[in-house]
Amino acid sequence: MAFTEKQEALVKDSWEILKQNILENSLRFFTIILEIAPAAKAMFSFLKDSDEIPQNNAKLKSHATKVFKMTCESALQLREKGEVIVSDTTLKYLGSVHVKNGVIDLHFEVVKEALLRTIKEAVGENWSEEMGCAWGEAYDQLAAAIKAEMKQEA
Ligand code: HEM
Ligand code: ISQ
Repeated sequence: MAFTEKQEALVKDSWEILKQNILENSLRFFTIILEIAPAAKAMFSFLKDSDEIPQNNAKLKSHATKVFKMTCESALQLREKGEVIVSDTTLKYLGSVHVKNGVIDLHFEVVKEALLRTIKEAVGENWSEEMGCAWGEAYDQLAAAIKAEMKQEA
């Protein structure tokens, strides 16, 4: 199904809201990931040695921000080109980072759920099912590209 201008706008507009409070939303994103999959904690270098999620960790914030931004970028590409294209170098790098850290396909569902819940909480009354579907589709296509690269790597 074609990705519409409306869907792209839903993603963009909610990202504008989300980024106003990016530190808090990054922490929330991460907290939900660990609520769903506590074992994921061991995979992240910035968590390994702490009992709690560090409240002001630059890496956590920048990585989480990248996940949101890359998903937004995917929404734009889906609308413009009908597919998600990640630059070769970025894809190779992300493929290897995720393989190296022991990420498996199933984890992508966890991150998706956490991403959608973070956005839902962040936008409050502006949330709609349609908004969730738009983010979900952009995420799925991005995840498919990373997963395919991970299979090449493995
Ligand atoms: C690292 C994006 C899915 C676990 C990263 C980084 C980015 C990223 C940008 C930082 C790389 C760097 O600069 O060093 C994404 C995107 C995803 C995705 C866009 C989905 C579309 C996942 C999933 C997991 C995961 C499903 C598993 C729970 C990790 C881990 C690291 C990482 C363990 C290394 C963090 C560290 O210790 O530095 N990811 N990721 N990612 N990601 Fe993901
Ligand atoms: C890396 N990959 C996927 C999700 C993430 C969430 C928070 C911080 C880093 C991440």
